[in-house]
Amino acid sequence: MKNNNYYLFAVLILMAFHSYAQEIKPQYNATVLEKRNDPAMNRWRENRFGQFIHWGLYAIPGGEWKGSIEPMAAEGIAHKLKIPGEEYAELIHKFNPVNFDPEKWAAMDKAMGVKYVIITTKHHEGFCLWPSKYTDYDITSTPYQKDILEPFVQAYKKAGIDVVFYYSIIDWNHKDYRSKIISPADSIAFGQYIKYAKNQLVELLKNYPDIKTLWFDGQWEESYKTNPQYGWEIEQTLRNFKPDIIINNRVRLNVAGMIDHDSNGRHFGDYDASFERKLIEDTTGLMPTFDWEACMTIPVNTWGYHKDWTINGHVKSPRELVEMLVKCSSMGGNFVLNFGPKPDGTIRTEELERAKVIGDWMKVNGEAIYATEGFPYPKPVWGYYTQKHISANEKIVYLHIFNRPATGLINIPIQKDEIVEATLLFIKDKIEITVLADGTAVLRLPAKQYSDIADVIAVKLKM
Ligand code: H79
Repeated sequence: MKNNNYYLFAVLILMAFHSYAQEIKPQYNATVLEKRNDPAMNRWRENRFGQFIHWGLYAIPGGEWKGSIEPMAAEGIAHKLKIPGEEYAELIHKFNPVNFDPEKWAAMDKAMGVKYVIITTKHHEGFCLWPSKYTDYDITSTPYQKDILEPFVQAYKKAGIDVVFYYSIIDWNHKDYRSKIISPADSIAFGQYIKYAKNQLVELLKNYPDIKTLWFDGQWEESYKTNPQYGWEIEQTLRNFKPDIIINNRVRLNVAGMIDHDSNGRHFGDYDASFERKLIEDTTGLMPTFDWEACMTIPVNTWGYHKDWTINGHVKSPRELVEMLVKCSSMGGNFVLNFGPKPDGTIRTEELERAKVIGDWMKVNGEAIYATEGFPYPKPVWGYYTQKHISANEKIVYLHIFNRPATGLINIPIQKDEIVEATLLFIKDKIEITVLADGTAVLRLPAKQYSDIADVIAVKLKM
């Protein structure tokens, strides 16, 4: 017996050192080597506009803990204010969203014009919105008790909106999670945590088969950075389980711990989701060759519900948000707007107001967003272009006019001969077109501006 124990001990130590000192191999490179063109990915791309929902225990303090205000990132309050784990975990006994009505959320989102929604199944705090068989730190331990995800998925499915699951690699509650690995014991523990994460992810895909996309986060901590095999393993497991799954790039790191691409310069995952609270840089006419998505907060920086989100500075107007959406479309990317529901399950008024204004604009102009491509020209001063191919030799170029020129005239880099007609989407009126000496078209805008945000003109071309 004693000998057996010694043996077991020696094996454990060897295993620990094996993974602790594990050689990092270039095989942990990107697994998807070309831009995907299958139905699932095409649908993701055509969706163009998404809604992010950050919801968890952090909604309860809403940026305030025992009189201290955390001005930024209400969802990170545990970490920022160094709240002891056991104290923070008590929040689980207060999570009781009696007014949670996913049908209402889905109706709001449908009216806003989003085609997909990303919900935080588990944020860095570790709390799980679904009944997980791998932890008690989940919805079943709250006074509410009922699964949040199932009715959420069903309500959005009914509304025709795709559901994406967000899952953070970081876990401030799990006993085996490590942000750094400084001993063989840490290495063993972190390996155990990765098993837990893998189990949960497979559990999510199994229990909610409608989920087509996973949105990872929190891959930047030292422990994960120095073990790129873990991200590779997680990705393989999920792709084996569901071959057409779409996975963002934030599950992976390259051998040097870099986030964006592997050691051959290839993007990880199926799309680049590293544009957080920022848009892709204006490439003055060069389209990105990869799929990408930007996610954005309405205030400066809080994703979870914050009681006073004006505290961290400027709160974006509906016009600014629509402009960001249009800018992303014009550069061939998706735009995701974040809401942080209140602890009782209702949506704050400022978010509802923005949903309404954005939705009214989308109702008229959505065709200039959905299923469009970017337009490979430098950004014009008056706004943005998007375009859509409608047949082998016909396309529509959309002009999103955010800054109407005083002259009311817009010269576009398109030959007048190629234009079939130009229509103002708001009133479906035809636009007068003249021509310059070089053959390019000049459009005369109507005397009046119809939208407070941007009027859009659809220019139909036959090539
Ligand atoms: O869930 C929201 C935030 O709580 C979470 N991500 C969004 C979607 C987040 N947690 N911590 N942070 C954001 C701050 C860390 C930001 C950075 Fe990075 C990580 C800077 C560089 C690595 C992510 C990847 C943002 C830019 C690149």
